[in-house]
Amino acid sequence: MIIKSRKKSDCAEYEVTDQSTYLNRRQFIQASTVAAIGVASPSLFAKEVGNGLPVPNTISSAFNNIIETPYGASEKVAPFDVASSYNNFYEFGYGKGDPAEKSSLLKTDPWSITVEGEADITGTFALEDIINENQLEERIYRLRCVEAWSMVVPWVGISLASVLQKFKPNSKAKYVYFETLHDPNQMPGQRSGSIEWPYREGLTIEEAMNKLAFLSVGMYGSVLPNQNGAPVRLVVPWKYGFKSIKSIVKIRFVEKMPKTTWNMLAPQEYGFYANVNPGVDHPRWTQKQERRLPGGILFPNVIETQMFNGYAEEVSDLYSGMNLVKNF
Ligand SMILES: Nc1nc2c(c(=O)[nH]1)N[C@H]1C(S)=C(S)[C@@H](COP(=O)(O)O)O[C@H]1N2
Ligand SMILES: [Mo]
Repeated sequence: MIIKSRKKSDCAEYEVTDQSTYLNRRQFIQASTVAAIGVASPSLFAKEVGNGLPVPNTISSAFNNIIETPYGASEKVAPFDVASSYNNFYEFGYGKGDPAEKSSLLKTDPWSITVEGEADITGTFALEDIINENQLEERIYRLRCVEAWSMVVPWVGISLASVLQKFKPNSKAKYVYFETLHDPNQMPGQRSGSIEWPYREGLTIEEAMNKLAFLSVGMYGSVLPNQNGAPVRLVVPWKYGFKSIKSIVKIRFVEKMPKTTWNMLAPQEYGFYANVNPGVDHPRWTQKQERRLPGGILFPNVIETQMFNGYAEEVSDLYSGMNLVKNF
């Protein structure tokens, strides 16, 4: 839907310039040249509508004693229905409603994570052996998507640093690389070749060890809904949402900057760092404002975007002396 002659503050452009525009273009080309082979078939999964309730997981018993934290105590949290129905999770389709509709068959228990690379301890571990269930915290964080919408979510999880330190990364571990599950049987969006699956992300080791970096296993006091990245996803609140990789099955400590999904797809639009920065516009839209959800056409709820999504005090030291226009 394109409505002409709206005020700039109405953010009409956000409805037509999202991350998937690039992919839609590519997919159109593919679909028309290879007669739709490899394009996801939504009808297969359309009947499997999730009930919106979190799927049980072996660590779910730990949700009875979540440690409260001061993070985001003064924030207005988005309703659960919004946070669990307006999602980006391309493994289940490009539409905001696709993840909630098509992820109910994802099997999240048992779940294991393979840890590789530059660390003393490596191997494949059950999720419950990696996440200490007695240390689950609640942290209310702002999530700012690169598409210029945002919401406030109460995550449940554990600091990423506390998990990574257990594997004793060595001095060559300059970056940490993460991978999402790759299983087209469970993830219908992976039957399309537009993205080189699995979804990949990465952080510098210093970013990964920053106290704000969070490994989430839940939200709103319960286990993560599949559409939000069950059973375990990253939450990096000072970076654009695409860095917060979902349904993680691999962690690799590496020496060189890893290749990451959106940077591979469109390097001129999505950088490796992807720090929230109102001073550096996306080539197709401004990053100066954001649409804070929930909101609608009549009340778009547009607010100013803050440097590092408002977390400058905690993270700006990570980037001292770095040119953030070049390293966007
Ligand atoms: N594996 C995977 N992780 C992903 C994505 C994705 O498509 N696949 N989308 C990212 C984007 S663009 C955003 S904005 C957030 C959205 O998280 P939410 O749906 O829990 O709000 O997930 C991120 N993590
Ligand atoms: Mo995003």
